[in-house]
Amino acid sequence: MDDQDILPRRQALLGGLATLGGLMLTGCTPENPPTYGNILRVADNFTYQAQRLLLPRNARVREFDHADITSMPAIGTTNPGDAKEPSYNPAFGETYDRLRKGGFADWRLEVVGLVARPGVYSLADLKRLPSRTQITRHTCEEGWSSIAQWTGPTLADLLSHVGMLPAARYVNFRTFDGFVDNLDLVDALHPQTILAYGMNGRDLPIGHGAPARLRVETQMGYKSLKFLRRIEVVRAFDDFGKDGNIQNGWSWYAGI
Ligand SMILES: Nc1nc2c(c(=O)[nH]1)N[C@H]1C(S)=C(S)[C@@H](COP(=O)(O)O)O[C@H]1N2
Ligand SMILES: [Mo]
Repeated sequence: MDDQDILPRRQALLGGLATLGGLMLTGCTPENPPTYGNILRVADNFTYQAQRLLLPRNARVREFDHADITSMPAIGTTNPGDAKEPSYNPAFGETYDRLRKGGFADWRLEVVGLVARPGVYSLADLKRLPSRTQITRHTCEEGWSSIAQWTGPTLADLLSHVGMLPAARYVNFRTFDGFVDNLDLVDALHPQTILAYGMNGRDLPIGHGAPARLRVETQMGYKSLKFLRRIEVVRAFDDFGKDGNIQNGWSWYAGI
């Protein structure tokens, strides 16, 4: 099946979300998200179960042509090194400022946890991995969307480079503005989940998450963390308490 076949299929399947109730009655056992049981997160159960039931693993989101690229605002944190920004995190802000002034030559992405070869990756190291370029739509929960081109290694390639161990179930991400979030392995290993260091054919701009950001094309824009600092491969799901999505009123799973 090539991409052309997959696209309408994914859309048709998502369009059929309304039939989920029927499916559950007919005896399919839905998978539960790791937030299952948290009363605040009932919506996660519905969207997660729906997507995991209805979509074939690795169903791709639509990719666009160059002519479809639009302008894209930089929102949320636009410079973690700027003490005037609301999410300024002194613990990492000063470091980010120094790294930015050095053109990110000294930036290192830590990859630790349940991996055979934990390590640190420079931008040059990331650029040595095979890369993927994709033109995709970013959808923000605030109600806007944009189309841009993103380039970088797939997270799957990075995880195989460090030798993810069989016990691994979640991948946690930490950023220079103090954000923390995670993905399960379905989204972490999705063929369009990449660590983008390029945007629209250039280096990723500061406002869009330099030197490298996540692109999680299967979920809403807020899952695509900018300004990556550290990746942790773990066995147990963590909601990160007051720092995580749940406490802040956002769904952990935001499939689109
Ligand atoms: N580290 C970090 N990542 C982040 C954010 C942020 O403020 N900090 N905002 C999120 C939200 S809500 C959106 S819509 C996108 C915005 O990406 P952009 O600034 O490239 O448009 O980044 C997401 N990732
Ligand atoms: Mo957003």
